[in-house]
Amino acid sequence: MIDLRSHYEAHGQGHVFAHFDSLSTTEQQALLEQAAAIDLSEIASLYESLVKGGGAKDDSLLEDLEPADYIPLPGHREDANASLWRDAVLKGEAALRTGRVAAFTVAGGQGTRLGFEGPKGTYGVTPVLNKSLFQVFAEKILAASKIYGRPVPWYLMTSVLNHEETVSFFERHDYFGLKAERVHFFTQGFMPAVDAEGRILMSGKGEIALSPDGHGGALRALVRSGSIRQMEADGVDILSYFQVDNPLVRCLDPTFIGFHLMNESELSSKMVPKAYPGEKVGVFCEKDGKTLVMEYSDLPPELTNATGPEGKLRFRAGSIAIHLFNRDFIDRIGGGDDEGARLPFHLAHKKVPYVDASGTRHEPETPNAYKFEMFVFDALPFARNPVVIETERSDDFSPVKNAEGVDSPRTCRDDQLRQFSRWAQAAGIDLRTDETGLPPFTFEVSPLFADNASRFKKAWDALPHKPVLTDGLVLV
Ligand code: UD2
Repeated sequence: MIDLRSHYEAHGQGHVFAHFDSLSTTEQQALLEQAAAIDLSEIASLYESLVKGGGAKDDSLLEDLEPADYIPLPGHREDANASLWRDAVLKGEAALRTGRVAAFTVAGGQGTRLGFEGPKGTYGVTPVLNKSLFQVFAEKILAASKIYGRPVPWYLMTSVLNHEETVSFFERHDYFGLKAERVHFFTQGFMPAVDAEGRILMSGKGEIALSPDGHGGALRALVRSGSIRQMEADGVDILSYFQVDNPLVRCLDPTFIGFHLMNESELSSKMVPKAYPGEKVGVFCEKDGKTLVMEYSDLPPELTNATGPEGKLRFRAGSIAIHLFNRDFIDRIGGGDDEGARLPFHLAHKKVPYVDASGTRHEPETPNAYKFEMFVFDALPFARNPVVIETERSDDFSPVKNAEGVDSPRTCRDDQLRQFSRWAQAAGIDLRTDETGLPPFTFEVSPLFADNASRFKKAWDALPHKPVLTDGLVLV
């Protein structure tokens, strides 16, 4: 203990223990555990390079930056190859039937923009039943398990902020019909927030202000938690990655899996053409023969707005944070054995309430703290044969991020209604929608009834007594 305190003092972080003697034994123990898990040299060097270096963006990254190519959807580009897409779906379905694919949700974030206190996955999103994001994913995974005849394991990454609440939510809901032993939770790593002088902030007298280390922390957390070994034991070698905020996602998309396998890729990603230049999604780029994602905030306006010969955005391949990772690739990057393949940290400037050395609590009104986060897409340049495929936004992406306006509960609910309506119309049901595809009333299709247009038609045709599509109808 003395060693740890003097170690902190030697690093100019002795204030972390300023109130140590006034803490209870349990609180002292908890603080020691937090402190022991922090790599002070890493914090010091991140502070030097990212904060003191002015958070300087590496401009050389922008030199010779080109838009990345992608596999276009049939009919979307002259070179699109429909037969390749037909082959991909068969290959992906075969992989799902052998049980080698698991679902993976990153759910360690804070969801501050939504203004919702609990874990974001517990937020209700569906039009009639207001099912939670977690329930929607669980039912999609359950549906895939039935379709392909193999129970699909589900890995969920939580964080110090929400682990217990997340697990107890699943327990309370009986894992939404999934087998508990097939749902694997693990927590991601954390990083302390520092002030402008690089001093670690305290959220209480005996508590360091910790925050999750970014979704890029998933790779090392998957290794550290033993999840990778569990996958190996279960015969899983591909992980289907998606974010907790997007209920439209196809959690286990055979076509995507097929392309990943056909290209012997270690990391594949989905793209949609950006809806407008300023849309807050990263962009797939290429530099020195490597594929990478440039986060929207790092792409300068002249590149964000640049157009090509047909007047289309030049950098238009938006990243919607849907990926497939090979297990071996995660092991290599997340295990940290490959020194040359470490994910960099990015800097976030945020408001973090804190307690100072005199014990006074401060609620800052302007950003006072620096947080360090890794981004999972920074693994792309290290991957062999990365593949980017195009997907229909309306069938894969409608995130809930903001309380109102774009990417809000309202837009997401409407996008679900449009999808259900398209399926109903394709099945021959007489349903009039407005010019945006919205039906005149609210209804809901459970993923257990159908999770795409052709399965909807099959399930609908098989109904002995067809219900009238009216307000509040739920098809289960
Ligand atoms: C992310 C992407 C953006 C685009 C968009 C699509 C980044 C930096 N940007 O933007 O390019 O693809 O999504 O919707 O990722 N999470 C954790 N642990 C953490 C931090 C985040 O699990 O420490 C999870 C979080 O729970 C959520 C996801 O990662 O599921 C995305 O996090 P975000 O809301 O910070 O990402 P966002 O919307 O800025």
